[in-house]
Amino acid sequence: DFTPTPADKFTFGLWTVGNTGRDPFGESTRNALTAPYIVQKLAELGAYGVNLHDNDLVPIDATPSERDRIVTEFKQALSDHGLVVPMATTNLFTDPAFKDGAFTSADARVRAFALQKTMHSMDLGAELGAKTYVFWGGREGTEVDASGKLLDALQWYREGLNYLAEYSEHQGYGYRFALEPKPNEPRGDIFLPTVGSALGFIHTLDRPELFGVNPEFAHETMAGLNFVHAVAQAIDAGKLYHIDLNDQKMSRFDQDLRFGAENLKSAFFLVKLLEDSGYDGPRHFDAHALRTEDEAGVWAFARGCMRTYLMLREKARQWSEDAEIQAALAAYRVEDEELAQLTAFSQENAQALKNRTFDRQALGRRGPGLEQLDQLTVELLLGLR
Ligand code: GLT
Ligand code: MN
Ligand code: MN
Ligand code: MN
Repeated sequence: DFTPTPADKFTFGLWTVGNTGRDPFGESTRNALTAPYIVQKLAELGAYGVNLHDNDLVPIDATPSERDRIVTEFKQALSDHGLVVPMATTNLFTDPAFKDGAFTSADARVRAFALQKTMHSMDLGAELGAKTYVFWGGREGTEVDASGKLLDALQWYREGLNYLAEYSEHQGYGYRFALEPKPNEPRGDIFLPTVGSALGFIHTLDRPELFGVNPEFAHETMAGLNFVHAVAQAIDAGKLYHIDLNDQKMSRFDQDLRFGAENLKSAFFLVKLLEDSGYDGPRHFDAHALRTEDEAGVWAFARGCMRTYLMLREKARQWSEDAEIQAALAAYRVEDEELAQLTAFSQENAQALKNRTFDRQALGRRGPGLEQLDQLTVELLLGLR
């Protein structure tokens, strides 16, 4: 069956199953769940871990003793139920102080406060055992570029991330940092809007080896991009440090739908890519139950995310063992030993390649068989093979 176990490394954020259904037009439709209760329920469902923002657990105005009591209770629940906290992050978007950005605010006091808040949150994450630290720059952006700060904002962003990487190393936390891109929402335009932008920016940091990406299905899809391609590029760069799984219709507000709820075929190729690549990090669901749902619907949502992943993993296994699919795949690729030599660069090979004759018309006539390969995939996904 498709019942998850901790070995599958499924994680949820406290903010995901804890989502109460509030949206810009309406109030909560569900009661808040306490963190220890979420830990217990996720463990019962077979999850591996739970991730959090500082303020998902500790309210922003908690006193030090309140903080300690909350953290102690949470750690007790984690050890009672055998859940881990692989990833932590900072809420730099809810408080009005961050309304025009945190690390990229034009107000130096806000930037310093963002550093202070993040260091405290990194301390909390380290105390809970987190090894991955996510930066989702929800408020890092603009609505109006009359702000005139585009180049400064990138420099401030860089200085903030460099500072926090130094802090982590100094404290011996050993964090790997994962930048999470998103094109818009809540800002009109968010800085570093796509996986490609984040990968480019990382190479301008002082310690690029400490930074990777946390791509989210919904976010690349909102940008009209192919999420599976984005993840492949992150893997190729050695930068897939974490991943946010969910689903999304293109050109909509951020929906954070149950994994596989909308783009089942893309979800299949994503699972196949992750499994084939040897990615061994957490499979984190950054999604929430529909606003229509009660608490039972929340757990149906969480179970559904994990079951769909496992079913697609099984389909990926079938795909790689299906003789007809493998034959079509083998026929799709054409290798040529003589050309393999000529395309290894040397002066002579280059000269020989320039002199070589190609049957251009024949190359253009060849049908690679992708229609059949894709149809076989669809039939496999529909359970009819
Ligand atoms: C927020 C956002 C997510 C990010 C989280 C990390 S919080 O819910 O929409 O995509 O991953 O800060
Ligand atoms: Mn999202
Ligand atoms: Mn989100
Ligand atoms: Mn996310």
